[in-house]
Amino acid sequence: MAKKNKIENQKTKDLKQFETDASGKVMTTNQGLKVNDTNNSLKSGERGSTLLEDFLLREKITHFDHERIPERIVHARGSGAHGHFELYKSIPEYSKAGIFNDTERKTPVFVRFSTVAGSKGSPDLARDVRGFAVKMYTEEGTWDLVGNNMPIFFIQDAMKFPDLVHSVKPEPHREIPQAASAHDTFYDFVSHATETLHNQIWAMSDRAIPRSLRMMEGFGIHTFRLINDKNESHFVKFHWKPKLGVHSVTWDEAVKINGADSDFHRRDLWDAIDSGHFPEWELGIQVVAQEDEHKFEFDLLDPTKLIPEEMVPVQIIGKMQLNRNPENFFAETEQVAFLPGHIVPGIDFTNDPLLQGRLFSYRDTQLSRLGSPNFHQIPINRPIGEVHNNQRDGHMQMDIPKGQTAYFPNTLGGGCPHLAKMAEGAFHSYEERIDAKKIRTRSESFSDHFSQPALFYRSLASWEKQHVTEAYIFELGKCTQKRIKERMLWLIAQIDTDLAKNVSKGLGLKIPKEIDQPINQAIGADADVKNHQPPKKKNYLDSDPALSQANTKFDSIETRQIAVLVADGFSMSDFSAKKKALEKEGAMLKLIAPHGGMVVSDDNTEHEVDAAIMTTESVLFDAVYIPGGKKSMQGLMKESKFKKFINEAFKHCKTIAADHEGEELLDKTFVANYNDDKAILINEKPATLIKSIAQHRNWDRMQIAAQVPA
Ligand code: HDD
Repeated sequence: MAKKNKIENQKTKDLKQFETDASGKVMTTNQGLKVNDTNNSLKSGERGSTLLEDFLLREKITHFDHERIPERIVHARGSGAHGHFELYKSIPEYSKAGIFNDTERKTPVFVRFSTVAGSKGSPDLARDVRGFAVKMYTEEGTWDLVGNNMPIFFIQDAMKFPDLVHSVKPEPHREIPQAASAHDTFYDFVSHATETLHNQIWAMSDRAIPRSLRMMEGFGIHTFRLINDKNESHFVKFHWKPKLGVHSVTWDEAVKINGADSDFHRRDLWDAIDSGHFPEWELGIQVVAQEDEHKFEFDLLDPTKLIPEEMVPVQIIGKMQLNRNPENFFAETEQVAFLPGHIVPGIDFTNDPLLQGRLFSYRDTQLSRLGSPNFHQIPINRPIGEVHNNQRDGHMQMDIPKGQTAYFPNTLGGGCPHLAKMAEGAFHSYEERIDAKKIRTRSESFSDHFSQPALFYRSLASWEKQHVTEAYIFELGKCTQKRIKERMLWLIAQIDTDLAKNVSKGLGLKIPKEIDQPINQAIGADADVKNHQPPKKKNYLDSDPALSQANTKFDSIETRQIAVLVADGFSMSDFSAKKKALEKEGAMLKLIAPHGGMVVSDDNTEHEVDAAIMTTESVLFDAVYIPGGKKSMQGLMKESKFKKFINEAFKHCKTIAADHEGEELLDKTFVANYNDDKAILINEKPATLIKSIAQHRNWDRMQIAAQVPA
């Protein structure tokens, strides 16, 4: 089959000039010298000492010695892909940006998804926020929208970012725990910085353990500005809405997936693109008129607040598709540098103090991570348009700027590069009127830290609330300090009393009437804590349906992984009917057998086994199907892991289907005790199976499933 993942765009064509391909080529040194031995160093005599003269050895080893660069200080673990963005409808009334006006364009993009806290090699299913960074190579310059999969952030001012990160990263004395927020230092910080509570409760929800990077939303988080050609400003929040809906795994699965396949998300993204199932997100905008800036109960500049979609609807304006895997992980995914400061005419910043600090941090970090102010010349980071200015030299200068002048103004270089006129599309910062005193403080309008966590919790379905409760019990249960847990319980009680009661039961602790140190004096010297932690709660909206995954899309089984449990003698007629229908909808069927190699169906045809039962786990699949066949059942029953496989699928509320004798295997598992379950399908039509898998999970089963000791 022709590789569908080789879709080209202007940027991938640009990258081609830097690609090298060794197929059919002779090995050389970095100087182009042909090499005939790369296994033996040059010695004085066969057993003799190695000679300093050996330039081949020195070149090879020196390069190896220096082939690592510092990992990202946060978001170190990530996966990327190429694709494009296209606009459905122009929005000239809001923005003059080319990508928001030209519906004919396909703007190349490179997207990198990431976890936040873990190191580069940490497992994908950590309970964590996911980074969602989009680099748009627009004709007017590169625009980076460096967001997350949650619409708000932990802190309100960039000044606190190092403290936040130091608290969640492994504790400094013993570098434990890796890629986990469940430890004392994080909750010590969170419980003393109540602005974190909103993002914190999102991180306790299913959003922090996505089923796939392709099944999560993305958010620009900050309020940005859109600027039209009359230089008028509108406030805007950016949303990415996945075509496949927002779906998650359970915590029990996450823990097990991390062991079974710690690259689960990376592999899933790669495989989907490789097989031509290109993930897509629609771009939505929430627009607020300049004059409405102060009409909300919260401050638009506060990045710990979202604008409920019930209050300002999301307008869908375009679509992004990821359709090409990188050629080389290091060159592209590792070296890509996202900077929130990369904007284009038609988009501008607001005074959000978190955004303002980010504008400094990202450029700065690339200097130590990529090692040179010329990091923009690395192929993945080059814009698609031409670059001309008087910045010169520096480590690893790749360009050869011609001419006598490197300053402005000049006459010797004909005045070039000359300044752009506004009519030519020059960038011009929005002329915001500012009349203020210089002051190191936080606005009183940022003070409400409890209303939105409460709105989020109220908006969840009961199964989502249960997951949040269990997440808090797990996370706080891992803390060793009673006073930190109690402080958290008190704070959770300010969000929702029932939630706090349920968490307190799990922790075996009482919710304190007052916390050990009154919150306003907890850290006496810190004016910030003093002034900005009032436990007041407003209720300006009962619930916002967009916040719950119960209201996402359930209309597709594309790329869903279906485990088909078979041994020799399985029923071909059962199997082929289901296979045809499921594959037509884009599902991926995998044959799991007692052994590797081939398995023979009851019509004597051979089928390649995708995984021997010993090499795979139930948690890697979305649903289980067992075709009939007497002999096949005998084969499956001999290997007890098949029963474990089914019990786990049952525990994780997945669809389980069986035809004819397949039911006999189910009878040997916990499934046998529960006839009345809408996602246990015996001898059902393929259409019923498809509908059930599209529901993602049968959460009605949750209470029963919790009793399964799998
Ligand atoms: Fe950040 C990386 C997202 C606040 C400082 N951040 C980074 C990445 C994402 C985000 C997705 C990975 C980009 C990639 O894939 O290369 N960060 C966010 C969001 C924030 C946020 C959505 C709040 C709304 N970040 C934030 C603050 C600071 C930083 C307030 C510093 C003051 N972030 C960084 C960084 C990183 C980074 C240290 C590490 C690697 C990099 O920048 O390139 O500069």
